[in-house]
Amino acid sequence: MSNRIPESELIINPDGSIYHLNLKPEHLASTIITVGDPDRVGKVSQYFDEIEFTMSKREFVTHTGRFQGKRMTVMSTGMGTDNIEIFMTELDALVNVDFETRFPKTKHTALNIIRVGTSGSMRREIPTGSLLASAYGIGLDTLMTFYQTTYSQSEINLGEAIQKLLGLPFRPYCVQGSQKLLKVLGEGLLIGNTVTCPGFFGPQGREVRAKPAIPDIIEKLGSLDVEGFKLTNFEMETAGYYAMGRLLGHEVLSLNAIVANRITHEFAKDADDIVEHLIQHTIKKMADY
Ligand code: R1P
Ligand code: URA
Repeated sequence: MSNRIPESELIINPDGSIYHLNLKPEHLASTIITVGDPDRVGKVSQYFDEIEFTMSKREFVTHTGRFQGKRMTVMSTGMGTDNIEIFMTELDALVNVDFETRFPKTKHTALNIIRVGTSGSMRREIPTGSLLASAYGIGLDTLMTFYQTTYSQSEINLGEAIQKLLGLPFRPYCVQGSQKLLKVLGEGLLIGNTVTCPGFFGPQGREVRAKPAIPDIIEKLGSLDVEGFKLTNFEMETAGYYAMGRLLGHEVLSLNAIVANRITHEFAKDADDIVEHLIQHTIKKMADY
């Protein structure tokens, strides 16, 4: 039998809400759309038939309501996999821990979690304006060093190939996203493999004033071909979502609005419209799911 989770480990606020997200279990739908930017939450919920609940704490803004009759929650996470670790752990606790007894529930609830985020392309043939679903996330951050995780042999092989290519002192973690959600949400989108970086500038090979340690990271990652497996785009959360989703038993898919092309050096003039297309694609597909 699992142990009671102490007050210091799972922190519940005096009003019964969870520490960082400030939510109670009844505030969550089982379909959760996530965005990085808190201002993007309203850009999703503007399409809801009704909004039943709103909350805002730190970078975590939540709106729960219905779209075409389907109950959905949209939440912002801020940037980076460290936020995703807090976000996923507290989201999971809201459905899989009994807040009265502090014991994990015996019946597991799996959530459908869909990231709607922006991203930069590392391939000439994937221009700005593309919408891309991530089959795999590849984490160049060290979050998963701190969790006991299992990977398939092919995920380990990919991680080793990327470690060698970049000369990193640790093995990047490669994790497959939800195949169930990919089948539904990937329809009409490009399918790619997303590199999750622990930063926007140096870790993605951008030089403003400080010099990146791997200045040719785009060319190196772009050259990877492991039995046809190629990398397509950069962002900052996908691999963290996929790894935490696997650990906690949730269906997670990351969708990317490509706003930058790192080969042609373009940044989309219509980035908001590209994100808008992705939002509409996502809520329409999930309304019928
Ligand atoms: C960087 O500009 C941010 O944009 C991308 C990156 O992952 C990072 O969070 O995603 P969002 O647009 O969802 O924030
Ligand atoms: N988000 C990123 O992390 N990188 C980009 O190039 C664009 C959006």
